[in-house]
Amino acid sequence: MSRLVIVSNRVQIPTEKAPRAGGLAVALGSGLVPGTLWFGWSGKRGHGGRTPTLHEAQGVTYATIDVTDKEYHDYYVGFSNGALWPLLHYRLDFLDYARGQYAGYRHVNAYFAEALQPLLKEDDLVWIHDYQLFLVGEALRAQGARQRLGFFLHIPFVPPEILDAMPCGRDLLRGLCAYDVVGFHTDDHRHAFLSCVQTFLGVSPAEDGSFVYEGREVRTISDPIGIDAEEFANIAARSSRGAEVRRIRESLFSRALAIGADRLDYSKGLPNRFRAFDRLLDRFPEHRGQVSMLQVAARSREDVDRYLQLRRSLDRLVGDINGRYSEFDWIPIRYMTRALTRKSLAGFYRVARVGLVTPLRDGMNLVAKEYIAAQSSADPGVLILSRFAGAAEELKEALIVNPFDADEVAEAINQALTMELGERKERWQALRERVWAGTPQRFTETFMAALRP
Ligand code: ADQ
Repeated sequence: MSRLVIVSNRVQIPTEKAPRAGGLAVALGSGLVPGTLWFGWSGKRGHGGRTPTLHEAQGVTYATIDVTDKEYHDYYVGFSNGALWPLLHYRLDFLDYARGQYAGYRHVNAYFAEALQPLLKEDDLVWIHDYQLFLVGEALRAQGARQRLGFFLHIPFVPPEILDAMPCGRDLLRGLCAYDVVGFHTDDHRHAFLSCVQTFLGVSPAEDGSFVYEGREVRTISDPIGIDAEEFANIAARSSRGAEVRRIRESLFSRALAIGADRLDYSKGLPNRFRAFDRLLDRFPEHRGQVSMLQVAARSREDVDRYLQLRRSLDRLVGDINGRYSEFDWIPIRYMTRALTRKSLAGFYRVARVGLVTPLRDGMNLVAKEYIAAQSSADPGVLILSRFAGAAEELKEALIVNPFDADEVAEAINQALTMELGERKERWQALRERVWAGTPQRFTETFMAALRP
């Protein structure tokens, strides 16, 4: 059997203790089989480390490399998170492109390929992940790699009119054609990619989404990522008997809880979510003093200016809403800007009557699936889900909302808070089936099946 080689920007070594909020690490970490090689950046910046450092854990080999300060600023802070991330989340107003940073991105992608190449065996299946590494496949091919190479994008892809704004958009598209298989969470993202390929590279994809570019066949697939729902449900059930959940229950005095958990990122629509909660309290005053919102926003990418600006504006917004509605014994929004452990998060989801997952754009959004997995069958909560999250393609029985419409979201929260137990159970049962079916193993196997020769 061929060996699986995973390549991602950050490698999640199981010995790392601190809780980390990030979908890719969580999802890939639980789908790993012994024998796999996982290659990527160590998270360290320095001069050394040009040859990979190897770690072994539970039969998996982790190979990590360091990057220099300048490389980090150009490829990661600059091009990946300052240009690609906003572009692929439809935020052209935040697109911050600089040629020098793109050169740095190309350079680091080539460096990843150079450092990986000596570790590869002839029949390895190489699976490269996400937008920081679009061009690793092309660089591997330039070095003569003949292995099957696959790429998976964890965030949305955009239609041609949006990609056109990126000065190196065509370059990136050509780079993606070096892969044998390119995967997306949803058909929407895949079709957007195919539409770009058609518009900018002049190729006509076949009915099944494959196409030939410069003599190479490229297949495209939709492969929605999932979670280990059974494990998450067990964590939630255990956690609900623990001290932290007892404390949160006591602090609520039988009031309802609505929960949001996200990286502190502008794609997650946190200002819109807070404004919707404001609308709820304004338009449905019967909920004042009866419901609290807990927003756990894990600080993220703090060396990108936009993220600091977002944090400051959220501080102000929460202060404003709480100032207007708080009573001496109740505040509407409890707001934390740090990561919780998975155990606490799972327990808190289970306590919450409403799960608020309202990104403005999201590749998939695993919080939506975790919230469903954490509910008790006897008294399940209600998921409110943005139609612009990839998860909305699967989780149709959630209350699907347009996060740009504060009134619509406020109405959905009101509907969730007043929903009869029978309807809550019905919706949750249907969602449960979908979430349980999409395991990380299924995600990996589907991709591997497409990648195998
Ligand atoms: P992310 O943008 O990081 O992932 P998401 O899919 O929601 O988004 O995953 C976040 C993960 O971090 C979840 O497992 C969640 O529990 C955890 N998390 C979030 N906030 C937390 C907090 N405050 N404390 C602790 N843990 C927290 C990217 C894409 C997504 C895609 C994933 C996987 O943007 O669209 O679903 O990759 O492909």
